[in-house]
Amino acid sequence: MPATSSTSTDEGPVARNAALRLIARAASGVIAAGVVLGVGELLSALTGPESSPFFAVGSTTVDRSPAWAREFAITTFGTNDKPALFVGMSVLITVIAAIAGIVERPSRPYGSAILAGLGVVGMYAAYNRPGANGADVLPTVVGVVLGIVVLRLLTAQLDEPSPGGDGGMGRRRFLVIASVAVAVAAAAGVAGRQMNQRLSGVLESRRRVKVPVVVDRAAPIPAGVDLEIPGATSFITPNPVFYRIDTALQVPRLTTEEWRLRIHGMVEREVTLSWDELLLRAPIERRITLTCVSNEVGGELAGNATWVGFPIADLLDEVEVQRDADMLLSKSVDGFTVGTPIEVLRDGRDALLAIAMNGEPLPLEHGFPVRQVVPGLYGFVSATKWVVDWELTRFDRAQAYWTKRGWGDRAPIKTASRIDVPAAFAPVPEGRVTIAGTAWAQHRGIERVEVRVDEGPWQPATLAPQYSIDTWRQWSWQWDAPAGVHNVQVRATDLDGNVQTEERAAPIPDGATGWHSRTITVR
Ligand SMILES: Nc1nc2c(c(=O)[nH]1)N[C@H]1C(S)=C(S)[C@@H](COP(=O)(O)O)O[C@H]1N2
Ligand SMILES: [Mo]
Repeated sequence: MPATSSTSTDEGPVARNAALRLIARAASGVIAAGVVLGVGELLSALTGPESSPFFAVGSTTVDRSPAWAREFAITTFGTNDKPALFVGMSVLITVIAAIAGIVERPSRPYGSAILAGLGVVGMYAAYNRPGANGADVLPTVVGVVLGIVVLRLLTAQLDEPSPGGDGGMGRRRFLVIASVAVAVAAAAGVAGRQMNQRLSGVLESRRRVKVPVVVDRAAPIPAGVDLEIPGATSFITPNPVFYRIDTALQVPRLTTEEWRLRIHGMVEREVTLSWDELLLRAPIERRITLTCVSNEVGGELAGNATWVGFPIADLLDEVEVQRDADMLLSKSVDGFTVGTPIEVLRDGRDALLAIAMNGEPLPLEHGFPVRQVVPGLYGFVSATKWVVDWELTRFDRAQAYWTKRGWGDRAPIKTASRIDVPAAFAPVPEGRVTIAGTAWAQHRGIERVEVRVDEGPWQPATLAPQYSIDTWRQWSWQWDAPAGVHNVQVRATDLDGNVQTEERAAPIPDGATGWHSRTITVR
């Protein structure tokens, strides 16, 4: 047939075009999978290394593989068993992704469905890692969504009917999108990897820390200090729910091995302490309630923990602070600064350079490996986390981070009280109702808490025993509640006799004031 000979001369370029197209489709899938993994890796720097889709699947494979498979891997690959696993996973993912690319069409998104399926595997793995939570699926979800977008964009270029029949425009656009996607995936993957390795190193360092055995322990918590009223704040705040306030966009990552505290400025003897050198000293254990100056009346920015640390006053004695110095300017590894009156640090209170919180090394967000805790001062003038530098100086020479931004330079914690129960907007039945909450006036102590309803006479609340003047104190009050909408107010008096003021003040510059009140509907 004459036709045969004519088509056979065209077969070369047509077949080459078809082959190129197939390769481009396969490449689209592989690039899209690269975007999923790269973006996932980068985002896992925020949610934790275990939430990286690639490593979550890898770890899950290791954990779930039967003993014989693990033995086989170890006998076959020896110490290279992990790289072998990663190579195996990469090959498998590449093959699946190439298939996804080949079958994807704008009107039949089968490839997208395959990517989504891989995403479900990644999400499942990330969600089931030990200690994982809902946020750990986010890197995979965002990665898969972006991967599907890239896959659809790329395949759309391949299927675009090309004017002039040469496919020039579509091809050029395909190459541009492909190169951008490859560059973004690679950059995200490398950056994410580096951040994750840093974080893994710090988590490893934290795991190695043993909270020292403390001779000078915190007094045990007597019965009744925690009234254990359902819905009310517990006396000790567990680490996972302890409020967190700082300027760090990314939690500073510092190992104990890297940590140093340089003490300099107006001192007779400059020193730089390493972690091991710090731990040569005798730590003490204390329970201290921290409060943020930004806490609004009735707010939640306060927490009480058991801290282990080294008395700051002893360290200041070691370096011999000059007489005219009046400020300890402490700096964290990310450059944040705090100015604390030396007088307060040396007046006998338990100002600590803390290394442990509620029985564990400091959580990363709360300052690992070393932070300050000073009873009685708001956090912004006392509680430097990730602290690495102490300069002894003067208030008329130096200004700390928040003071430069209009906040005060000395900020003792103001006497405050808060209603915890009944919860806001929760109607209560007529009759006996328990009103309860907490009150604090750190380093002065709480003497009295009073409650009043609808601006009637103040009634004394029942106080829990006072644990220490450095901790908050729980209170409760029984109310014979008549039906209707009522307003309940609370006020505290500290042991210096200061009655909490009714006058409303904003948090800036040195702490909010005013009485906390709650509207309660009684049915
Ligand atoms: N490095 C550093 N330390 C910091 C801060 C900060 O922004 N950076 N914020 C301070 C403030 S304002 C408060 S209230 C406490 C809060 O400590 P927490 O996050 O452990 O509760 O940390 C203090 N230490
Ligand atoms: Mo704060």
